[in-house]
Amino acid sequence: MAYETIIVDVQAYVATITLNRPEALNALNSQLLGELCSALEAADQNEKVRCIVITGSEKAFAAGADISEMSKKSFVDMYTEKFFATEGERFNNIKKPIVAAVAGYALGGGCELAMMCDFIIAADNAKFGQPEINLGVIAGIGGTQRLTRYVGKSKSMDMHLTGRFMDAEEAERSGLVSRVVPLKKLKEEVASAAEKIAEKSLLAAAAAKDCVNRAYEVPLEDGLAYERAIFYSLFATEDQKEGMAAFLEKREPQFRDR
Ligand code: CO8
Repeated sequence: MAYETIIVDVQAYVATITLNRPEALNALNSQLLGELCSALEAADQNEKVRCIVITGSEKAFAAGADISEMSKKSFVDMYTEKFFATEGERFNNIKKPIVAAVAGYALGGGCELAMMCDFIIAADNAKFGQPEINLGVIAGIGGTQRLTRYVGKSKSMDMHLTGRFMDAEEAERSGLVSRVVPLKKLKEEVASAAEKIAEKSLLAAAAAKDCVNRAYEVPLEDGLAYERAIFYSLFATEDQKEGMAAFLEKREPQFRDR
């Protein structure tokens, strides 16, 4: 499929989706989000793909939702169009692991998009922020909820109320990103993480993703019960037999996603 606002590259087992609106620092408009969701769904369906990476440019992962597009909308437009609501649901339905590779600005909807991914690897020039308050609005695709879960109430309030940016070092210290690497090494580091993920059983990877995400949704008791049920269910797979046999036979496992 031909996309205008993103570039999709499938190499070996990894699909890399690059946000590509350089003229607007990859601001997220309806077209970009629609194309992103379609590309994610295609990668999720593509049997060759075992891990997905979302990235931007060296200057910006994404500088937020597109302010020019939003500025003209009324409440009724937002409400009737369900602005960005469907895209959120489509994104959350992706089963394969998604890594965000963030360099430069990840602001507003850009920070929210990065947080929707399964984890974030940041370049040392990354800057995160929820500056919507400067525009007379607030975050609208999960920022108040997800950032608070990532970094806690105090820092989240600070970010949402002052609109200040957090650099990569602070983001790592606060638990927003899993690792920070020099900008020049971002591609290499993300590729190596994605390849590592791609070596695993997709069934186990999807189960891990599902269970970790559930930790944000349900009380601990329910999450523990859910994890246990999923853990037991993996014993119905060939990959569990293969993984454990390979360990005992001191060889590399050959997972077949069965
Ligand atoms: N939307 C549209 N265009 C943008 C955006 C954006 N978010 N960010 C940057 N651009 C454009 C600029 O207008 C500029 O275009 P032009 O060259 O035509 O004037 C171009 O990108 C380059 O930007 P700058 O010249 O401003 O570059 P600087 O390096 O000087 O500054 C900044 C970079 C600091 C990133 C600056 O561009 C900036 O502050 N951008 C806006 C950041 C922001 O406020 N983001 C939040 C947007 S609101 C949001 O994300 C809400 C999400 C929830 C929606 C959910 C709906 C349900």
